Amino acid sequence: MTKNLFVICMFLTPNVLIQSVRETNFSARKICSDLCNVEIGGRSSLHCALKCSSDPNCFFWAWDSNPGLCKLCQATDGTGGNCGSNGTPMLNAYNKVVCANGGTLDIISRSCSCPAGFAGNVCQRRIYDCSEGYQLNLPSGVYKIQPSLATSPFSVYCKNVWGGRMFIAIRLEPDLLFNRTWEEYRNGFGNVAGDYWLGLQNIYLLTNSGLNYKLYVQMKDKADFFRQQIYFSFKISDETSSYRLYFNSTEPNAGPQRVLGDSLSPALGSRFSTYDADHDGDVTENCALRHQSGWWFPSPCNLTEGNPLGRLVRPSDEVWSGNSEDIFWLNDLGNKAPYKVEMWLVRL
Ligand SMILES: [Ca+2]
Repeated sequence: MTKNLFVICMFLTPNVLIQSVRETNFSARKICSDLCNVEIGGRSSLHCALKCSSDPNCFFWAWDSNPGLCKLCQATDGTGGNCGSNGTPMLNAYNKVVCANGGTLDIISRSCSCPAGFAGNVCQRRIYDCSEGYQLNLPSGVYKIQPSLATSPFSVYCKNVWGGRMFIAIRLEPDLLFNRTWEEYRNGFGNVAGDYWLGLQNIYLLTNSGLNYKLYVQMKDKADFFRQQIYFSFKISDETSSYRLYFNSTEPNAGPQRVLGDSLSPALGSRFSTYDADHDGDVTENCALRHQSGWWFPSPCNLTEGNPLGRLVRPSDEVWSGNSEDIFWLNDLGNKAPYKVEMWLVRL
């Protein structure tokens, strides 16, 4: 077995190697193929494996130590000299292609079928984002994703409709409080299976990994009627510049009755602030303290047009009291108080 592990190792990049050694089964399998080149006088199983490695037409190899036969096989077509009289596979062969993380090899297509949430030609990595999960036809749910800039995966809720929605904020119930510290906003809080904030560091990793995203801001009224606004090429800077807000343009989603309106543009280029980390440009006031939330606040605080992470108060008459601590979105909800707020990213 030790030798087999070593043989497999020769073909794999370091990442694949680590996953494979831990999680895949390297045992030989019986195949049935006449598409094998036989080399007489081979030196060892390792030598045979290396031959297969360097031959793009070789996908399985078999080694017979006595009398020293190395078979380099192209496919397992189910016919030919390595089948028994009733078609039984006879040749004890090793796969060149190794699927990591529990992926299974389709010996006809020579490709790996990956478990949900894994991707790559040998299942060697997590999905980059929910849009990739959508492309792979995964069902909605909590997934561990790993954008290319991230050194480890993190969990997110993916709703796999309309290109794959990757939620950065979900507020369906008033229970989860959003007036949190800088550390909590940086790392994320709540429950990814329910209401939560994904975390600024994760949003930074997602929006700086070479993929282009649009941000959706959705608000629902008491009757669950939704309105949406889209921000194109949304991204934020890293923590050294307090996760500054950037986007290229904005427009409402769907028909005129669904228009939420733009209440974020005054904050374009602003740093993120929390009550314990005042990064807004207003030297006379702490905007996050005034609004009891974390957000990208413009300067001065009076220019703030939206406070989507403020208190979710849900007045029965749906009228916003004008309290600066509550959720509001002036354009175009006016003095209406939203009952639910969700924000998600979709690849452009
Ligand atoms: Ca301030």
